[in-house]
Amino acid sequence: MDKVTNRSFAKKAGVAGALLLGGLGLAGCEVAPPEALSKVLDMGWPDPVTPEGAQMYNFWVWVWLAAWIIGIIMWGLFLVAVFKWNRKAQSKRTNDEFPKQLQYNVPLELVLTIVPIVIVFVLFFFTVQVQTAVTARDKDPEVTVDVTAFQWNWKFGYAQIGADLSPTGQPYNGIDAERQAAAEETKYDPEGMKNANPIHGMSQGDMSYLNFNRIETLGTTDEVPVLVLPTDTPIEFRLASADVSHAFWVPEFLFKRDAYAHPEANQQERAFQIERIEREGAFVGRCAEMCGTYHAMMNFEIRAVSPEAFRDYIAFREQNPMATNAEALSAIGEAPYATSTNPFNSSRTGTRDGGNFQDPNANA
Ligand SMILES: [Cu+2]
Repeated sequence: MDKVTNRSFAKKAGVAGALLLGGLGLAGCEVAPPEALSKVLDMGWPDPVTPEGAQMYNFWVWVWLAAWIIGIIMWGLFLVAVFKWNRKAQSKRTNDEFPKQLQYNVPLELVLTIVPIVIVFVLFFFTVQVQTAVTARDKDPEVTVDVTAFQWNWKFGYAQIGADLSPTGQPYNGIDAERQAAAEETKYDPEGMKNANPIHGMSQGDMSYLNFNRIETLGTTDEVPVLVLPTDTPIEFRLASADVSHAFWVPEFLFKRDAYAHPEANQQERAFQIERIEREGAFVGRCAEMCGTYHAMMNFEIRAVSPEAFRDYIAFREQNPMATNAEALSAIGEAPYATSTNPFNSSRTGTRDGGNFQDPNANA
């Protein structure tokens, strides 16, 4: 190849590469990989039920595809080197020649430097793109839910509901003013208290950062809390912990976030949003931060129902403040208890002191 054609080829390749990258960049991870490919490459990730989840899922599969392609090329090169240029293969050659020596080949070394840099840039670009979309708080939520994690369960409360989904047709403000005011009282130690907390005079029992709502769903040892949410609705979750660090995780959202005590003081963004839940159903939720003895039992369920059923559910709970969540679920024709997970047996009888105990003196 003479120099002129060489240069025009490089130019064409450059333009084609730029177009390809530009196209990918514009489309981003909205583009789903072919389904058959996803099933092989998703490494068991659940099917996402939110647009944010879909973006992460697509990115995950595309990255695996790129990794496999690069991996296969690299393994191919290794194997060629191992089998073609080993000592035994060399001894069979009649001439005593070394393989072609490629060091100090400047164009080749430039390519081998630039290609990995381009790969890193492309991965970085899409990582930032997906991460920005997933954590963006620009989704104009219709429903805002307060999530309070504690050892070892969850409390969910409805903080705000837009006019479209509110039973009154007016924007619904779910704050429980009385309990919120009581929580505010815990902020500072009483004047003249002995051994007061030295940090800015704040009380160690400060609960003012927690949110309290009129309609709440509280999990217990015997009942997995079921958080009812509407499909096709932007939702904001506001997380906090009443004690140690926990993490809110819904596998089908493909998203986890830590729930901290005092999130603001800990420089943590407690809120995240989803554009919508795309289908009705029961989706298990878990605590994803090792938080103590019963961490593994800290499950909850998200029950996604139609926006109409959600409005009926909120209306029922508003009108029947003494009714249980199970009764409200029954009232809208839903299964009253969690269907995606069960309460665990938290009894230690028979699991530690009973069945597992072997008396060393029994056969003496
Ligand atoms: Cu936990």
